[in-house]
Amino acid sequence: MQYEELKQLYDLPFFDLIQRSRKVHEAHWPENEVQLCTLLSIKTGGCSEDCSYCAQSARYTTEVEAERLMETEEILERAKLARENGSTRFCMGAAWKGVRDGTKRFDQVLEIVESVSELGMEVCTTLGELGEVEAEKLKKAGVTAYNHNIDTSPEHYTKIVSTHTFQDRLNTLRHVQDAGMSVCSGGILGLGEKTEDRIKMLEILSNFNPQPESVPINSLVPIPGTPLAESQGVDSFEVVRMIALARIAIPDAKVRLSAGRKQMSEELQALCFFAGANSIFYGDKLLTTGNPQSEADLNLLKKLGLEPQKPNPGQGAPAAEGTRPLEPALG
Ligand code: SAM
Ligand code: DTB
Ligand code: SF4
Repeated sequence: MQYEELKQLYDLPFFDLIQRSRKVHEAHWPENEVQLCTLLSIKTGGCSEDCSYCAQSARYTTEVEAERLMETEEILERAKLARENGSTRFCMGAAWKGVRDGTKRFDQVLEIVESVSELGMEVCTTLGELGEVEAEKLKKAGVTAYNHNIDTSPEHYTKIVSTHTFQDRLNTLRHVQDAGMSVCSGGILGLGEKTEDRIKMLEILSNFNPQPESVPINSLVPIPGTPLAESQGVDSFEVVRMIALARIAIPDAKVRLSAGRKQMSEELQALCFFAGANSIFYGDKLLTTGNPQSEADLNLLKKLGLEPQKPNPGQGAPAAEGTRPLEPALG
């Protein structure tokens, strides 16, 4: 969808917007299901990048200590536990600028992915920048989806990160698609951006071909010690509007209500599910910050008559339609 159309939708009276997104949601996701995804930080902290929201950047003094890459056995234990608890997707994150073929750590990651992928869950990784070869090897090892957020508009991105560019992010996403993995890409609300930046972000995501398979919508968790520590929270109705807009713009995507849920009331989360969110991170920790307790989440789903999504190990990457590629350069 194009900017003007998205902007008109965004500006509708609140109930008109969520009525529209609900219709799209019912047509594309009639099952009343919410996917439960478990996150694990397999390599925490000490990152060379300067993303101004992040607890793991080595440039800021935060409570997070740099750690080594976790051992395969320990990761496997955590993945099995996640599966037992009902997660159908296991997402492993590493605080790296990126990974490079031929390095010991990339070989270790491939070994980890091979082991985890035998458990029958969707396997997602988020390891920073990837080239063509790295993407192909991850796919071959069993990664089904790669998370790499564009986070905001290209214009606002330069105010948030200086150590890599928005175009670098798009290049990685292109490699992910070319290798046949699903793209998981979304953003953060609360980086001091304007509504226009948020809509621009969704415009770009909705014009990927194929569209992203999942779209995380994070609300900033302000981290003491980072430049965005004192950021104002995002208005609840604006979060719901963004969920609704994402549902309309990218109808087949899992719209994931991501970071920031711990600060949200049950009623706000219910409104987000109504507007089009159908996936959450599940388990008491995100990467370095807290998340609601699993029991509380299951309870909330039950109260709303929503079911955790059934396992879907065959999840592949959606095929591109037509010939229009994800634009490699910004237009
Ligand atoms: N290093 C990899 C990268 O940058 O793609 C993967 C990890 S990074 C932590 C994954 C995403 O988490 C970021 O792109 C951002 O959208 C989100 N995120 C990180 N810190 C956050 C925070 N404090 N609040 C909300 N979302 C955050
Ligand atoms: C995404 O969009 N959100 C998740 C996942 N992808 C990797 C990460 C949220 C991180 C929140 C801050 C933290 O826990 O450090
Ligand atoms: Fe954090 Fe990822 Fe940026 Fe590193 S690249 S500072 S882990 S968001």
